[in-house]
Amino acid sequence: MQRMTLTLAALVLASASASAHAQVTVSDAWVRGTVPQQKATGAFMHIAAEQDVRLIAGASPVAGVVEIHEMAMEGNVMKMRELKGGLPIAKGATAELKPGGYHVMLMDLKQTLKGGETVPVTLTFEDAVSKKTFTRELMAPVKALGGATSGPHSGQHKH
Ligand SMILES: [Cu+2]
Repeated sequence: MQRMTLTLAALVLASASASAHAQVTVSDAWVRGTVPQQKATGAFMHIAAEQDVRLIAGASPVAGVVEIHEMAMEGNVMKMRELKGGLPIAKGATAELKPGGYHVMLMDLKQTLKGGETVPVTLTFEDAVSKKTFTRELMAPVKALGGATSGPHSGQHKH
């Protein structure tokens, strides 16, 4: 009976660690502030992966649509586009989501995002090996940088 209990405990531990999915660490998350009427902005962060994963989707209560985007040259023009297959992050690597590069696009915004606010974002990852998905919740502070329709004072408008 004692032996049976130990085996069960081991099984429970094994399944707990398999479902815990502590394979990614998200840090330095922030969202670019918006101006009234602006319908989209980007969320940026560092994602460190302990095994091969793929960032495949996102969600946020402030956005109707969330996509994973990349910036890419199309001819001489820098354009952003959705990464249809998600963003692969290799084991041991850290993906940098930053302005001008990969980003989580918050679209169909339901409100203006002001500096000092915090935006909840849920990221969905897929384990590249098991194909299982798991999510990470984060609270990303809003940095007011003048938004996309930046006026002449944006850049130097510091508090
Ligand atoms: Cu974008």
